[in-house]
Amino acid sequence: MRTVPNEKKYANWPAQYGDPEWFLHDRFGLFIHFGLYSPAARHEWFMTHEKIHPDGYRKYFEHFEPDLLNAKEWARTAKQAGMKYFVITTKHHEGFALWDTRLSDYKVSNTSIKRDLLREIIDAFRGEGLKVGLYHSLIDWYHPEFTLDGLHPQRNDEDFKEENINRNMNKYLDLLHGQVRELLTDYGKIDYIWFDFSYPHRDWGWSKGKGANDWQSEKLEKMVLDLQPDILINDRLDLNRGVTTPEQYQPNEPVEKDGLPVIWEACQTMNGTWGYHRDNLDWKSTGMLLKMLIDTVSKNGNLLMNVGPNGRGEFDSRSILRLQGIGEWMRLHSRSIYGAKHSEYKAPIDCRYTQNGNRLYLHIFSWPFRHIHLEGLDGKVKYAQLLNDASEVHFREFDPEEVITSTETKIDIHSVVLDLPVQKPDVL
Ligand code: JFZ
Repeated sequence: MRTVPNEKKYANWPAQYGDPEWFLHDRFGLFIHFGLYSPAARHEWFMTHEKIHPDGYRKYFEHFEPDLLNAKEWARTAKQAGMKYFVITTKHHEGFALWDTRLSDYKVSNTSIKRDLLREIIDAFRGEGLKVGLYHSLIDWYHPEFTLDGLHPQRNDEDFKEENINRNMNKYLDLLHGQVRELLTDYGKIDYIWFDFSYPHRDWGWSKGKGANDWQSEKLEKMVLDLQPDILINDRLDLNRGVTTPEQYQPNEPVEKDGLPVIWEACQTMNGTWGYHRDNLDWKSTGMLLKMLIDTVSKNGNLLMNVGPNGRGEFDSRSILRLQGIGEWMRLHSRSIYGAKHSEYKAPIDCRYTQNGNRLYLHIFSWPFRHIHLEGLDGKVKYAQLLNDASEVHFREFDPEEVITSTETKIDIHSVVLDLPVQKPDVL
């Protein structure tokens, strides 16, 4: 564990966790969901949705064959999109290990591919300079000692009660803690660990959801910090600390608690599911995904954007198209993302501000008719330009005396007026 504690700057950041400054600077990461659910191609939860028994699920293990998986290609794609870190599923709820674990046979090196894919992926992303994050599921629907609950692929309620009598969570905990130990010992420096997830407040009548006591979260957290003192941890261990991870929704303003900022990271899908889903056509546009990124940074958050590679181990064309579009935008605009954060100035309607030191970035989500008023900036703007081509934008201070709606009432708007080019730059 670290000897010099971090000073308390963030409400959800305990002194013994790693220094989060790189994370807050980098802002943008790639989430990768890849496992046996990828070839099934219909949602990473299909085991539960379709009530599939672990025995029935084994066919996906037997037919797992990601023959086109090229980790270097994945890493290049992420880097070109402007992502600075990534988080990969080492084990999702299905229980399958994407690395060559010594503690279970249910692992990638026992499939037809016979390789330690996790090692290839970590090496490749590190090689491109991205920070390494590992997603690890606390929940396990495959392990025979994991007590069944309401999220588990269901038999029926009566079977649950009977079966749980013979299940011993402590045996599962040996695997959980043991596998996390392997991951944090055998793969060099790990920058971020993303546990998933706790649900202690859910009550299904016949069974309680699981939380910190079930996972022995305190002990797990201590081991994580002993093995990787600089690591960042998310908040799903049910310990009320670590990176807050709102899922598929955006908070309305910067998140704060007890007068201190909260470190948070939005995780978002491109099409509503995390694992590859062939028939889901609910794709967000590239513009929408970029707006999410900007919106998140304008509220002091990070964005972890997901890709679900397909069963052959490739990012599908729809994901690649979006990542390329994001990359084109990032090439010209990443100055407004890296190291940027919330601005105290109030952005005009349909706009967002991000700020880095004395540079204020105005992101215009819908292009106005030529002029835009920026409140509270009079006397403060030295120079204005478009970011994509550094072309000067004219501005003038707005004189409140100009606006007199009646003889008595003055509208007291102190602002700057930007005169924008007629043509919107064709980058978003
Ligand atoms: C979890 C997983 O179940 C899902 O498959 C995916 O990996 C995602 C990133 O994380 O989903 C959750 C977890 C927690 C909540 C919602 C979905 N939650 O607390 O609201």
